[in-house]
Parts: sequence; structure tokens; C-alpha cells
Amino acid sequence: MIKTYLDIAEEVSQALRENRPVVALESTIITHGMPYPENIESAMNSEKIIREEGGVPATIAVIKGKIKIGLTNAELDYMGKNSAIPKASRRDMALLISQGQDGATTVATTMLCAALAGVRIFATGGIGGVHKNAQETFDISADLQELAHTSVAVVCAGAKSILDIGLTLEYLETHGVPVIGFGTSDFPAFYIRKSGFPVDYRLDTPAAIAKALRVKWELGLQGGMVIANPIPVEYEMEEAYINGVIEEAVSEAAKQNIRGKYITPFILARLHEQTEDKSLFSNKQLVYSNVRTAAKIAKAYSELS
Ligand code: PSU
Ligand code: MN
Repeated sequence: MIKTYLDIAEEVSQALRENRPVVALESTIITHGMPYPENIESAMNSEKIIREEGGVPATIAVIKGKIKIGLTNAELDYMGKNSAIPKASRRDMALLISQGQDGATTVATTMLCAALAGVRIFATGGIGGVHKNAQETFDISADLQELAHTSVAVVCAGAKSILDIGLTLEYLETHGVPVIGFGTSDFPAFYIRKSGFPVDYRLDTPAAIAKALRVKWELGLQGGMVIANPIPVEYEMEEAYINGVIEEAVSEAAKQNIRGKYITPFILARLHEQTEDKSLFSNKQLVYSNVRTAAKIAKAYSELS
């Protein structure tokens, strides 16, 4: 039944059949997370890095009502040039697909689609989370509920401090989602290596992470795992500077009354503008680092079975 909706690229399905490493990549980061043409550059380079590590990339998007697992270069280009394509989180999927529309998948829906296709490891920049002031706005990303239920590991550089990182970690704890620091005991804050909040466990090798994933899922403990990989030190931003820009962007969003799914893309665009693309450069570099780590974990995971 699900096959009606899924369109898995031949290269990806062959890799899955042969138990070779596959890494899922999201499309909201392309359509709404970075400006054109850097978004395409980042998407293509991410795929290249996965191949260098011996894996197969599976960028995920909804195109004309089909869930695509693995995009062609023309499809990547299409997702990168059309910022009018709607951001598709869990609640949007049935509507977009039933109407034959396009959708850029968020962390939540990339996990969902990856799980449908049998892909277990996913790399991105940062996860969504509990927004600052959520006690009034109720703004908590659907990414966190997806991590609670869907068995896919998400390699990320932590979460941006546009979010309340402390509350995001509390939420993940409540829902039983392990948060692992890859080579760090401090949960990273995207542009900076440390948020000041501890991770639950520190693991230093892809093999140790792969083993933890296998045990979790063999125990029947459904749900994801957050693998937090700090930005490489040479690309880290200056903390006081970036936090100042973030605060300004968050209050500008409130002032302009930006709501719901539009908040995160608004803030991201504002950060890139205000830092004259310095944050975009760091953003790309941390994605590449996450993608490489994810490919290594996927390889270690496939060697376990
Ligand atoms: N954080 C980033 N870059 C992004 C996103 C988050 O640094 O591109 C995107 C991801 O697709 C994430 C989504 O899943 O925003 C979260 O949106 P929301 O807060 O509306 O759930
Ligand atoms: Mn939200």
C-alpha cells in the first residue's frame, strides 16, 4: 500500500537490498533553510561527501504528490530554486500528497519518510525544538514528537539558540529520546560548540553509536536518537556576536507577528542577512561535518548486521 506513495531511486533501493550504508538528507534545509545558490551547493556537496565515505545519499522530498527517496540533480535544483514550495511537516503530508503537490520535508517528515523506506541514519544541520517563550506561544516543533516515535537517528549540530535549548532537552528526556554527544559532553548550539547544557551520554566512535542504535531498536524501544556533533572548531562563530544577532532576529519575528511554520525560515533568513552570510558559511560547514559523521555511523551500522 505504502508503495503507491513512495518513489525510491534505484541506487538507494539497491543499496538497501545489499545492506550498504544509506544516509537520508532533508529538503527544507534546501528550500527554506539556505538561500539560492548556496542551498544547491550545500545539497550537492553533502551527497558527494556521503559517496566519498562509501555511502549512498538519499535526499528526501515530496514532488508532484510522490515521496521521493533520492533526488536527481534536476530535482535538487528544482527544490533549491522554488522557495514557494511549501514546508512539509507531519500535518501537511496527507494534504500535499493527495493534491499531487510538492513539499520540502523537515526533520520530522524526513525521518518519517526515511523510516518508510528503511533508511535509519539521517544528517541535517539543526533540529527544531521548543521555542523561547513556548509557555505562551505553544510553539514546539513537530520534530520532537517525531523523534519520540520514529526509529531514525538524526545527526545534527545540536539546536540553534533561537530555541530554548534547556526546554528542548527536557522535552526529549520526557519522550525517552537519547541525546548523544559525539566526542563532547556538552550539547552543541549550532554555530557554537557548547550550549552549557550537558548531553546524556558521550560516545567517541561511530561504532559505539551504531551499537547503541542497534541495541535500542532490538529492544523494541521505538523512536529516534539525537547524535549531536559540534561544529568543527575552525568554523565556530563568536558567541556574543551570534547570540546578539539571534536575539534581534527572534524579537523581529515577534514584532512582525510571524507565526507557526514561518517562524524558523524567517529567523534563518534574517541571520544570514544580518551576518552578511558569515552564519551561512558556518552553517554549510557544520552540515558537511554532520553528513560525514552520519556516513561513518551508517557504515558502522551496516557492518553490524
Ligand atoms: N533549523 C535550522 N535549519 C533548518 C531548520 C531548522 O537550523 O533548516 C528546519 C528543519 O527542516 C527543521 C525545521 O525540521 O526547520 C523546523 O521547523 P519548525 O520549527 O517549524 O518545526
Ligand atoms: Mn513551530
